[in-house]
Parts: sequence; C-alpha cells; structure tokens
Amino acid sequence: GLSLGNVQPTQKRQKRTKKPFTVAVEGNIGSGKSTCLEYFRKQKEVEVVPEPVAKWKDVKGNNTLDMMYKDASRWSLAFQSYVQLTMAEVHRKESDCPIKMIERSLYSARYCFVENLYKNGLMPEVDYAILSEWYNWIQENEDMHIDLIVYLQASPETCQSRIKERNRQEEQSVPIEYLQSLNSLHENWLIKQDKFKAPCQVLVINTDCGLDEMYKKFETHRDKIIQMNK
Ligand code: DCP
Repeated sequence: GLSLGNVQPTQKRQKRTKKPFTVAVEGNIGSGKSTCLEYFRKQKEVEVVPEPVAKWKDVKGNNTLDMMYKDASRWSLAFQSYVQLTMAEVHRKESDCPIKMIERSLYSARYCFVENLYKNGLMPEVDYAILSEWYNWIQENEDMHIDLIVYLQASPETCQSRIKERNRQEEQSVPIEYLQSLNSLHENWLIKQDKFKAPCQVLVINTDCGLDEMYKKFETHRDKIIQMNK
C-alpha cells in the first residue's frame, strides 16, 4: 500500500532546530506586500521568503491562478489546495538569519481567501469543507508559528488602482466588490478579531500613499520589527 512514512509530527517538529523570529506580511491584493518585502530584503538580519505565486501559475503548464479567476466554482479548490501546500512549505522552511519574513501565511489563505470564495458563493460547500479539514490537520500537525504580523492596510480603491497599474494579466477581471470583501475579511481577522483571532501581535501600516511615503513608513518601523527579535 501507500507508505506515509513513520516519522511522527512531534518528532518532525523537534528536528526543526533553527527557529527564526517569523514575520508575516499581510494585506489585500495590491496593498504593497511586494514593496515591503523588497525593502526588508536589503536588511542583513532578514531573510525574505516570497509567495510561491510562480508555482501557482505553472502546475504542469497550467496557470491555476488564471483558471481560478476565470471559473472560480470549478477551479478554486484546486488552486487553494495548492496554495495551502506551497504555503505549508514556506512556514516550514528553516533560516540561518535571525528574522524570517514571509509573504502571507496559511492563516490568510484560510481566513480571508477561502472564506471569501465560500461566502460569495464561488466555492461549493463540499470543497470548502474539505479544504477546512485539511487546514485543521495542518494546524494540528505542522509548525505554523509566526511571531508578528505586519498588516498593510489599504482601501479597496487604492488596491484596485495598483492592480490596474501593474497589469498582472490574471487579475484584470477582479471587480471592486471582490477587493471590498477581501478587505473586510482582513479587517475582521486582524483588527476586530471576532470570528478568527490573530495568532500573534499585529503591527498596522497604512499604505494609502505613494511609493516614497511607503518606503519612509517601512524605515520608521524597521528598528521596531528588528528589535522585537532581541
Ligand atoms: N491569491 C488567492 N488566494 C490566496 C493567496 C493569493 O487567490 N490564498 C491570489 C490573489 C492575487 C494573487 O494570488 O491575485 C497574489 O496575491 P497577493 O495579494 O498575495 O500578492 P500581491 O502580489 O497581489 O500583493 P501586493 O500587491 O500587496 O504586493
């Protein structure tokens, strides 16, 4: 039969020796996460792990991100289950740097994106139930620890204009309502913390501003983020 290996999850966790201070950068599509990561990549204490979006766009030649946007009811389970797998790998990745900075997390995939698809009737209930069970299993058996969330807070209008500007082909059909709904889910999770609780401290940075201003804000918060590791 199929061998699942005999290493128990707790043993796996103990084997993970290098535990960096882990920071997840969260925020709506177009909120400025890539810009934030780009800034922190220049800090010697920080190892940046970008989102595995290139993998999502090429699963044996299939662009699953595009497929999801074109036919969510059909493809969002395939897409989100692959997001979940590749994000679990990001969480598990060790680092030689004292600080590991990741783009998004398993939490936002579940609490914002999967939730959004289901709530808006774009994902069948059975798909939602299966993904949620997988998520719960990962949460119980894998290391999803994060120490700090940097929440880039931006209005849906700001996000929409950045999406238009950068012109990523898959996202051109994303309506403002989708961004509004994702924005509320981020706010509920990270600010109100009603249905889902944030797993750690949240640092909020508003990014309804130009690029120069954004870099200034990241600089202002840099020491705070790096100091927290001490
Ligand atoms: N995505 C999704 N479900 C997830 C994670 C991401 O549908 N669980 C989608 C949304 C975007 C694309 O993947 O179309 C990339 O999303 P991000 O918002 O994570 O990354 P961006 O590059 O858009 O972020 P930013 O503009 O803030 O740099």
